[in-house]
Amino acid sequence: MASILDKFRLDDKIAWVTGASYGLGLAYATAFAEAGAKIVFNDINEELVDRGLAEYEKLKIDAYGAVCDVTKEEDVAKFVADVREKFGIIDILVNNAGIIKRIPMTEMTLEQWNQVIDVDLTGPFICSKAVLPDMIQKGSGKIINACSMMSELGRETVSAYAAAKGGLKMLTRNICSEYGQYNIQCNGIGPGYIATPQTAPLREKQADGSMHPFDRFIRSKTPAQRWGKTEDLMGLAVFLASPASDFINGQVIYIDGGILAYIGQDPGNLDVSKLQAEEESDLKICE
Ligand code: NAP
Ligand code: GCO
Repeated sequence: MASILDKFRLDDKIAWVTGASYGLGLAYATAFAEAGAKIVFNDINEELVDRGLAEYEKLKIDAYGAVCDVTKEEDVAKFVADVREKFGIIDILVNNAGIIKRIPMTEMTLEQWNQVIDVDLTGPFICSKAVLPDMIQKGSGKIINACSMMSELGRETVSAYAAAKGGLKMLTRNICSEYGQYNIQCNGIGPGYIATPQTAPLREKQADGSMHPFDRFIRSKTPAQRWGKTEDLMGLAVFLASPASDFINGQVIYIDGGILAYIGQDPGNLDVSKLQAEEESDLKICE
């Protein structure tokens, strides 16, 4: 009898992770490669693609990378056509590329709003639309969307990002609804607060060496009392990309250390010195 672990294998699959030169995208792609997938990725410019290729080479992953702006249909069409010609059709798409602008809504320009919506919501629409026809023809496919705590919660200064991530949750459900009949599963990963360059400004030490107020705040809202590490998300990514999740569709699975389940505690009650000592080195790995 085959092992249940075979259900988590991605052998002979082509996995496309958008914006995967570093951060969570690199972690997802690394996990997929370990499970047997061929990795293809894009990023916004040559410098980032080269940075990503160097990272994958260090990890002994034979990845294909190219410049492709997920907000540009012509870029995406070319990327998918080039991958199809070189390796075959894309089996797994992770809509990971994303940006955030932390600006009070009353001060945010329409251009800034549109930039965030274009990358974080329209980009996943464009990329999903580009891979679905091949998935339909093949009779299988996996689309995984990078959702967020902001798919469920708001906070000051992230109006465009929250609107985009909330919309991405519903796009996830709609792709499930429209294409589930073709054995295509579309689910979301909802990370909590993870230590990557995107959240680095929220963790920077103060001038006097003390913890960033937001760092203390988010630890008081997280039962685990720590930031997530990119490696924390790798298992869920492989699960959602693999046959093990073939009957899960339209779900956003939150991997947040318990944030969404917890009202939080007084930040003043945290043993900051203990927390800082425990994680100084850990978080360095994720930058
Ligand atoms: P990140 O560090 O900002 O990386 C995002 C990647 O996407 C970067 O390489 C970025 O390039 C690229 N990108 C931006 N715009 C693009 C475009 N138009 N076309 C192609 N690539 C583009 O983000 P992350 O922290 O790894 O997070 C990855 C995803 O997870 C994002 O969607 C984010 O919203 C989401 N997420 C993150 C967290 C967290 O705590 N870190 C939590 C929940 C959800 P540049 O370097 O030029 O921007
Ligand atoms: C912020 C953070 C968050 C995280 C993530 C949480 O400014 O609040 O950047 O948005 O990136 O999305 O799940």
